[in-house]
Amino acid sequence: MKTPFFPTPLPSEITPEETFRRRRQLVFASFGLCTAAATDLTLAASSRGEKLVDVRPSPFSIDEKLTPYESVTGYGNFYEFGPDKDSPAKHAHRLRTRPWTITVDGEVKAAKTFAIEDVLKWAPLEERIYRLRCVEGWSAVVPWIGIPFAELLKRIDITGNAKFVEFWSLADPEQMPYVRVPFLDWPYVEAIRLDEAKHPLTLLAIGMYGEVMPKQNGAPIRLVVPWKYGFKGAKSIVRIRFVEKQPETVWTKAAPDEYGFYSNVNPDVPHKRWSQSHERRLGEFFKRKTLPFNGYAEQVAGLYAGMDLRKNF
Ligand SMILES: Nc1nc2c(c(=O)[nH]1)N[C@H]1C(S)=C(S)[C@@H](COP(=O)(O)O)O[C@H]1N2
Ligand SMILES: [Mo]
Repeated sequence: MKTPFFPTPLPSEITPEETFRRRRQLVFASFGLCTAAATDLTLAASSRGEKLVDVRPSPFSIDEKLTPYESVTGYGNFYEFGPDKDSPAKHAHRLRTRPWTITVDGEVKAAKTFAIEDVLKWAPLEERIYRLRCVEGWSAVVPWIGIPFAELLKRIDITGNAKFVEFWSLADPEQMPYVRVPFLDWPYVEAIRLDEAKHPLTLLAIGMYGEVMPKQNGAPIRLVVPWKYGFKGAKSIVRIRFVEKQPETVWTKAAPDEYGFYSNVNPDVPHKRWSQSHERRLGEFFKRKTLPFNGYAEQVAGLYAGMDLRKNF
């Protein structure tokens, strides 16, 4: 599906968080009637979630300054809740995360449906401090808490045909108002290769900053593949499907010339409409250089040996 309207980052969208907040306050201040909305948002952003216990540190964590919690929860993309960077923080409270199940099907010997409570018991939970690089040019350092994807494979028998894995986000118009607006071909489905999914860095994240996952960041469970652009990390997953052929994804359907299937972070391959050479950490002013594979080249470059990464962007 080709779309006349879909989200593109304006340069103004990648200003530091502080500027963004101040600007928003000014906007609210100039419309007295909106003060209540501004207060709601502040409350939503400042009420913290339930603490997660028995979380162990991981050798995969990077040693970089964490992006403030307020930035990671207050600025982001979750288009099911609206097109703006603060739409998720404003509207994701409508998401109901219990009861919640995840169906695993496709190229499996027997499909299974897991209750989220059971998935949480697949622990050991690990804290993984990873870089997150949005394709739009902003980035963050986030202390995710999650379960390696490989833990799922211990609990399901896949067939010999399974080569790719799809991650389906919930698409319920009652909870997610923008699912009624067809600027993306809902549900939000992203996919990676099976060997990428099995890579030890690939995480099913159920929390961040020591707490259960905030709704705007993809509660109760979302994917994190740190060497790929952020959009590969589908939020609020309800279905995981193993498939034989490389599938279409929500973004390859929206704009195949702009979003490739692989979408590995690559400073040398510009997006069709902007450079990918630099990024701005949320909350910081100066840009920094984007690293190949988002800094994870040593661990993951081998997955792509012999592939032309300009063609397979
Ligand atoms: N279901 C769903 N998942 C999604 C998105 C979305 O709009 N819907 N946005 C993606 C994009 S573009 C990015 S950059 C990351 C942002 O994750 P964060 O909000 O936790 O930083 O979520 C990704 N996962
Ligand atoms: Mo993104």
